[in-house]
Parts: sequence; structure tokens; C-alpha cells
Amino acid sequence: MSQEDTLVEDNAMVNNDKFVEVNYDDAIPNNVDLSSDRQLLRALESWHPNYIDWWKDMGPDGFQNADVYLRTAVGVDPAGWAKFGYVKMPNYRWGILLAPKVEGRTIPCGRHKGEPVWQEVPGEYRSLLRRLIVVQGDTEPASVEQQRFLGKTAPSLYDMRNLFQVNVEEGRHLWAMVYLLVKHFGKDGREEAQALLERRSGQQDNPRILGAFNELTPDWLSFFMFTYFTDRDGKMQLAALAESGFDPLSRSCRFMLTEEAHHLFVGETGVGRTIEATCNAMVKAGITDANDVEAIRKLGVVDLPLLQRKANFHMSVTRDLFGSEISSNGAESFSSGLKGRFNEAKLTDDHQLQDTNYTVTRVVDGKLVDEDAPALRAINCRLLDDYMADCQGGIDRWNKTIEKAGINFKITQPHKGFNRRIGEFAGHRISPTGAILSEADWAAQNGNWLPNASDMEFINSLMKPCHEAGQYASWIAPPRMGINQQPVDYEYVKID
Ligand code: BYC
Ligand code: FE
Ligand code: FE
Repeated sequence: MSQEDTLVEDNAMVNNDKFVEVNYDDAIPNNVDLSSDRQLLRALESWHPNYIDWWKDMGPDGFQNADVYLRTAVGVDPAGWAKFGYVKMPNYRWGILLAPKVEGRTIPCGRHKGEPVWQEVPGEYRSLLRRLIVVQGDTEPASVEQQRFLGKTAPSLYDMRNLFQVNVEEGRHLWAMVYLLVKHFGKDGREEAQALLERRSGQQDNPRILGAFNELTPDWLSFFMFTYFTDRDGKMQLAALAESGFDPLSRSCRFMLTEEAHHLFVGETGVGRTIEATCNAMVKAGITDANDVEAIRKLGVVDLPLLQRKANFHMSVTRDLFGSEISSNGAESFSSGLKGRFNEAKLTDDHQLQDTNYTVTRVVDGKLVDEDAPALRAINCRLLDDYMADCQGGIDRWNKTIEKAGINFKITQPHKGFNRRIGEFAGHRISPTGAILSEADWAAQNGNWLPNASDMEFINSLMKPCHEAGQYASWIAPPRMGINQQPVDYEYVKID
């Protein structure tokens, strides 16, 4: 494992794997013995050029010929799964990598708990399973589309490289889901695989499936917030799907989680380094009041209240990705054994939840109340709660940086119901502290809570490219260390 990832504890890969060779001789690198299944190979080979066309059209704009210092997965063994080297992105070896089979694995939850896991699609759950795989797959290219213009304003070559690393791996995650669709779902799987290349983030007539993936990622602060908060939805959903009774999905997701750790690292350290630059500049200028926004912005750094508003936006749209807190879809995904809870195998209840309750916050008669709901129907709510807890670690580390600088400010998570469009809180106006507001109060105040026009204008003024090796934009501190033990002034991207 590369050093960068050991800095965060997000690596959720189940470590009971023996080494499985990845075959790099095939056009499509894989550890699933692709060459022995001619029909599958043909289907993937006919999808491949369409994928490359999509990548060239919708992938990183303007850097397709640059040599980028990228890691490529060469195995699924946690001890040494990646190699690093310069690659032009369209030549990246996107492969199909499954974590090794766990012998004797049984379905961990729901009505089939304890039965052997499925190696083939269970007929009665076919459409539900296909839907889960398509929704998961759809988010991967969507994020690449959202981030495609960011290379141009990268605050350093180090950050640019990290952006492109995330992008190629999200591309690989699309391959992972397309493999499942094409191998296990016949003709309609092939159609879904094609449709995954046709939807477009933010496009009115054929948008991506989930809300957050149609929002803009217009600047680097959004990118870091996205990789911290939205890739963390990826972590939680992949962890839940890694518990799937459909074993090929479980194995795909387990390996994807290994890659995900780096995406979360990019987000956490990106925001962290932004905070560091702000605090350093404030201390140097003798400014202690975090709300002295005008003076702080003059220093060419991002004021902390603006960062809080950016965080509020990304947290709230990401919470919507968990679906309705109370959901019959959620109940059925769990009961069927297709999707578990976070850390399902480590939980000590009956894993069936027939007669248990779970507390859900709802809006009843204009008030927020905590109510018991059947645990099965509240499965989405539970994953959201686990997600919010998981978000807090990095926020605490950000706050330590602020505290150490002697500045009185804390980044916080807004109330769960703030700015929601899906689920229990949709249609209500709720402040970050959890007050239910009238439409007029919301309209008067939301510019204090979500990025406003002047914030966006200021951020835009900061987004100037810094493309010399070893140079970092004023608003972001250099990292503590480089990638794969390279120095921080390494030429991570050779722009042609
Ligand atoms: N926007 O019962 P409901 C990642 C739809 S991120 C728009 O409330 P359900 C990544 C829903 O689809 C992880 N529509 O919720 C991160 C359904 O529509 P249909 C992605 C939404 O179904 C960064 C209807 O509302 N993976 O990997 O229990 C970079 C009623 O649904 C939204 C997954 O999500 C929304 N926010 O749960 C790159 C895992 N929310 O079917 C990658 C797979 C709900 O009636 N997906 N709807 O037309 C799932 O587990 C579930 O589909 C969801 C929704 C949790 C998303
Ligand atoms: Fe992903
Ligand atoms: Fe990711």
C-alpha cells in the first residue's frame, strides 16, 4: 500500500485475501479469467471503444496528452497492489479487479441469512439488483464529468495529479459495474452499460440518476469538499454493497474500497491544507477574528466562514444520496440480502431486523421529533447516521489546525434536515442549528449558510493555475509529503 493512504484510516478492505495475479497481457487487464469467456470478452471489447470515446469527450479537458504520475492497480493484495509511473490518461490500463473469493461465505443479512452466497443473479431479485448496480455505476462517470474542467485551474501539479488519479479510478469503478452488468444481465445488462456512457451530469434531457451528481463542481474547494463528503457516500454505499449476498458485487466493491481511501485522503488533506494556508496567513497578519472576512480575503486565502458554507452545501446534497430515511426500497434491498448495513458482519443483532425499531428524526406538525420506526424501513436512515458519524473525524482534525493557530472558529455539521430535497426533511426549511423556518426567513438567511454570489466571485478570483513543479497557489499549503515518497516539488504532471 502506498504511503499516502496510510495517513487515513479509511481503508476498509477486508484483509483475508490471498494474492491473485492480474493478467496484464489482455487488452482489458483482469483477474477474472476474461479470456476463457469469449462472449463476455466480445461484449466488453465492443464497449471499450465507446468508453474511450466517452473519456476523450467527457474526461479531463485539455490534459489528455500530458504524462501523469499515476498509480495503476496491478493486484488485489493489500500489501502491494499498485505501481506508479507516467501514463497518458487515455492509455491508462482500466481493469476488472475483484477481491478474492472468500470460501464458504454466506449471505450476511435478511431473509436468506446463512445461505451460501449467490454466484449467479437470483431471479426473484434481478431487477432490484440491476438497479443497485446501475445507480452505483452511474455515479462514477458522473463525477469525472463534474470535474472535467478543474485541471485548468489546479493550484499545483501535485493537486492536478491527485485530481486525475481520482478521475481514472472513478473510470475504473465504472468498468467494475459494467463488468457485472455485461457478465450477469445479458442483453439488458449490455443496454445499461451503453446507457451509462450516454447520460451526462447536469444535462437536462438525459441527466445522471442521483441529484448530487448533477450539481457543478466548479472550483477546487468544491472538488475537495466533494472528495471528502461525496466520495464518502461512495465509501458507505460500497461498504454496504460489499456485504451483498450477490458475491461478484461484494468482491467488486471490496476492491473499490481500497481505491476509495485515496479519494477521501485527497478531500481531507485538500480542505485541511486550505485551512492551514488561511490560518498561517491570518496569524502572520495578526488577524484573530475569523469573521474579519474582508481583511482575510485580501491575503489571498479563503475565510473560514466561506469554507463552512461550502461544506454545508456539499454535506446537504450528499445526505440526499442516502435516499428517503424511511424507504421500502431500502427495506427490500436489505431483506433480500442484496445490500447490507455498514459493517454488517461486525454487528451483533440478528441481522434480520424483523421486530426491531430504529429512531428516525421527522417533521411532525411543524416540529422535529424523534420517532421509532421499523428498523427495516429505516435502513437508509441508519446508513446516513453512520455516514454523518464517519464525516466527523476529518472535521475534528481540521478544527485542531484552527485551534492550534489560536483562532476561535469551528467547522460543524449542519442539522441533518438542513437544505434537504429527499426524504423526511424535503419541503421544509431547516436552519443549520435545526430551527424550522418560514420560507421568508429562509430566503433572508440562506446566503449566510450556503455559498452566496460574493463567495463564488471571490473563489473564482483565486482559481488561477499554478502549474510549475513545486509551486502552490496562495490559498493552499503544500502537502507534508509527496505521492509514493516522491518530493512535493516533483513534476507530477508533465504538461505537453
Ligand atoms: N437523487 O426509496 P428511496 C459513489 C430516487 S456514491 C435523485 O428514497 P432508495 C461515488 C431513488 O433512486 C455511491 N433520486 O431510496 C461518490 C428512487 O428512484 P426509483 C453511489 C434519488 O431507493 C463520488 C426513488 O428516489 N452508490 O460511489 O432506498 C464519486 C425512491 O428512492 C435520490 C449508491 O447509491 C437522489 N439523491 O435508495 C464517485 C448505491 N435518492 O428507483 C462515486 C446504490 C433517491 O423509484 N444505490 N432517489 O426510480 C442505492 O443503494 C439506492 O439506489 C439509493 C436510493 C441509496 C441511492
Ligand atoms: Fe468510485
Ligand atoms: Fe471515489
